[in-house]
Amino acid sequence: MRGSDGGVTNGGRLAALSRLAIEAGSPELARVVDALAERLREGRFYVACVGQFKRGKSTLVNALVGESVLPTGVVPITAAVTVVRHGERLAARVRFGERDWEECDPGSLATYVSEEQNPGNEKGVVAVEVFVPSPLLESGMCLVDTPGIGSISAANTAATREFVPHVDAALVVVGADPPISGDELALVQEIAREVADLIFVLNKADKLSDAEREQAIRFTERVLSERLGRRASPILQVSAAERLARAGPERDWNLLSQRLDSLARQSGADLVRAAEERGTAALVERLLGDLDEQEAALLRPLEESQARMEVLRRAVAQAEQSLEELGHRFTAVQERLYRPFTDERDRFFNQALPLAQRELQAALRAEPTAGPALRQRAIDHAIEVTKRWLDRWRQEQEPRVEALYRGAVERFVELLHGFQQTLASVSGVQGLPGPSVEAAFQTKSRFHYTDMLIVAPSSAPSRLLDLLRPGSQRVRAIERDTTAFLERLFEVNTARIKNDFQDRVVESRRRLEQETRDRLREL
Ligand SMILES: Nc1nc2c(ncn2[C@@H]2O[C@H](COP(=O)(O)OP(=O)(O)OP(=O)(O)O)[C@@H](O)[C@H]2O)c(=O)[nH]1
Ligand SMILES: [Mg+2]
Repeated sequence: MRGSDGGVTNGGRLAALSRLAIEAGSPELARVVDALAERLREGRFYVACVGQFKRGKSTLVNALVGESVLPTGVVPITAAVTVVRHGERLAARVRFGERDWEECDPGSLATYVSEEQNPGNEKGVVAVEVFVPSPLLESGMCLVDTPGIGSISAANTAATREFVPHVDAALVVVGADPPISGDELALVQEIAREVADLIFVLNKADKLSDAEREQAIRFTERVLSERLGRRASPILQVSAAERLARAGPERDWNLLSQRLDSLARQSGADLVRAAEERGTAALVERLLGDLDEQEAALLRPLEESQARMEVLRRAVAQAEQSLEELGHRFTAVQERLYRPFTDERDRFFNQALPLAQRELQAALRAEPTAGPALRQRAIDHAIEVTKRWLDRWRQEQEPRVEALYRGAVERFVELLHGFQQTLASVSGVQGLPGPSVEAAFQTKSRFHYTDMLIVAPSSAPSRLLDLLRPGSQRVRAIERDTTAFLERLFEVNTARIKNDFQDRVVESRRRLEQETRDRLREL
């Protein structure tokens, strides 16, 4: 909708706002926007009757429209904001939650708006409107009865405070006992921030002596002026009860009627415009607030998953580093293991070799032949002797080696568990299930070594020389060569057994590390 000046009119702005609210998934906000648009279209403005409980606010509204349409009483009564507006005949409607308006009996309003029949607004009434054929309201002015503040019902105070943004002008009802409370002052101050037209009324004037009225009015005027920073006079003295009963003196009732009349005639249009501006701005802000919340709600899971990714990334980096440290520890364990076995191999080599050599020499001496065939016989003897000694040593060492190996693997797994615990202490990362000792033992614990490695005994020149040498020299040469051959066999094969052991330790470590890495990668 475009206004004559080419700009978007306020009605158009509200229609757009309503559409946006629907698109943003806020039907409740759209409903508030529509209600504002409707009341502005009809030129209605709200004069709210506010004040502490039991000031006679409901009675005052009744007196102003000349009919007892609102429930009143000696106990806190009004529990829901009630708009009294012009209608051709007396009627009422009520709205619950997000439901549509429902017609109701104007004589049964207490069912919806009274503290007794709807305590703390447990029925979920969100709006009540009473249509009254009162000339005062023909201009579009609506008198709004609000729940009294400061009573034991916090819900009542909250309902009134929630209505403050919709107030276009206010009838502030004060009394004499107390003249004005701290809660009332705070509420009036809040309303005065947005609203220029405040009418102050001292009700129940009939109950007070002249002196009491004077005192109460002086006090209230002073306190209000100080607080609001503007004149809070005159304070009109009335008796709503007398007025309703059409009894008693006039007091300031005519002045009050005139104030309201002139508000309706002179300021009505301004109030509607101001309500439009204020309402539109407030609703735009609310929609933006809703959108911000929705955006935050959308971004939250993203932020959370980013934060979790970051935790995981750090955990994995830390794990990689720990894994490297774990590697160093594994190496230390390995070194400690190798040493005793290397020592054992050296011990065996040093002790067994001379004995084996002696056995070989004895066997050679027992040989009937001293001819060139002796060399092959001697080689066979050397192989046989070495094999016997190595087999014996291997069998002897087997249980010991196995115990050492198991010890090493257990230590590996122990280190690994420590590593897993470090990882689990990083928040957001589940404990990493790691390989067990059994898994690590998948590597064979027994000697792979079974067959002896036979190194090449001697070269062809030795055999040729055997043919040329005289018998005794030949025997000595063969003995010397095969003793050396025996030593070589010892050396090569004990080294192989040692390496076999070391290989198995390395293999089980590799397996553990690999499995750990794979699991880390799965994170
Ligand atoms: N004497 C006297 N009594 C009044 C006057 N106005 C109201 N009352 C009585 O004061 C009591 C409270 O009146 P209500 O109109 O219910 O007061 P209220 O401010 O609407 O009360 P809440 O809705 O509970 O905040 C009722 O018993 C009224 O009859 C008045 O001008 N003079
Ligand atoms: Mg009331």
